[in-house]
Amino acid sequence: MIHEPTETPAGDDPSSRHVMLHGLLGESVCRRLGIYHIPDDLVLSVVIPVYNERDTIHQILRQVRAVPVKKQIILVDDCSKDGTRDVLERMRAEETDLTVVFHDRNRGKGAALRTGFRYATGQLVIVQDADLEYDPSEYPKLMQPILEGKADVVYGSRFIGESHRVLYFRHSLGNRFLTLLSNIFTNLNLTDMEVCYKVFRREVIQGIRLRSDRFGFEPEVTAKVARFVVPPLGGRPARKCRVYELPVSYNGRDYSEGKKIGWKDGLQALYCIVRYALAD
Ligand SMILES: Nc1nc2c(ncn2[C@@H]2O[C@H](COP(=O)(O)OP(=O)(O)OP(=O)(O)O)[C@@H](O)[C@H]2O)c(=O)[nH]1
Ligand SMILES: [Mg+2]
Repeated sequence: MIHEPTETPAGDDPSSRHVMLHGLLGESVCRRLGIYHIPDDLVLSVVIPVYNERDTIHQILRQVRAVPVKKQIILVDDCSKDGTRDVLERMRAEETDLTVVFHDRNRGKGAALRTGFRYATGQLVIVQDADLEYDPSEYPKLMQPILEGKADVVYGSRFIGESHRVLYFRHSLGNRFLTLLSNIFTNLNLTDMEVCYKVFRREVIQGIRLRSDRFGFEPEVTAKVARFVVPPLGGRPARKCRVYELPVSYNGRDYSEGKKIGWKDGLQALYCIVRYALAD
């Protein structure tokens, strides 16, 4: 399917698997199943904001590394206080495939992402939370509309069909309400504005000026993606940013497992939806 020779056991080359499956199933079935060729020179920058994620950091990294795509992995520690910082300091010294950056005070997810995006050099950039709520094996599916030339940005959605842990009804209602309000202002028909999984062509995310330090990132980036004009390239004229949405699974955690988001973050999101609809 996809290939990254250095990460693939001998005799199990995804690119030959891809050719074999194409031979068996044909082009259109493969496309629908998300089996497609990823160019050799494609690099996906995975930006991971990290705050007090000692219990999950090793496993999420294992899952990210297991995705058979060439990756630049950028971890931004947002001044964790639970020992995560020491873990990441060791990783920075020992694990050369990682870019690890430290904030010297806690600034929030949005600020951590801004830092991470500055380091991104891949053609595509994805946001990956450091808990285990989202599944990195879904990256190839999420990259597909961009690699097929149909999209500049792809949002996951927890509300349109993949499996999800059954959890807080009121939170999902809150999410749907925030998405509705955001859509009213942006005129995008998203179903899950607050989702973590957002993939951007790098020029898009590095061409947007972001300000929100905390969870205002999600409504802010959505408002700015909706307005973003992709500059002309070769003979192609400037055009509005094309956004796609695909189902993603969601293994939500509860408060006893470390869930941190609360009603104040909901209010902050409300404010940001209106604020970034009206001004930059
Ligand atoms: N809560 C929080 N997360 C941060 C901060 N800085 C970076 N992050 C990271 O941002 C990502 C998202 O944070 P989460 O607290 O998981 O937010 P969420 O997924 O919307 O909400 P829950 O997991 O339900 O609490 C995680 O990888 C965090 O480690 C911060 O200041 N506060
Ligand atoms: Mg989370």
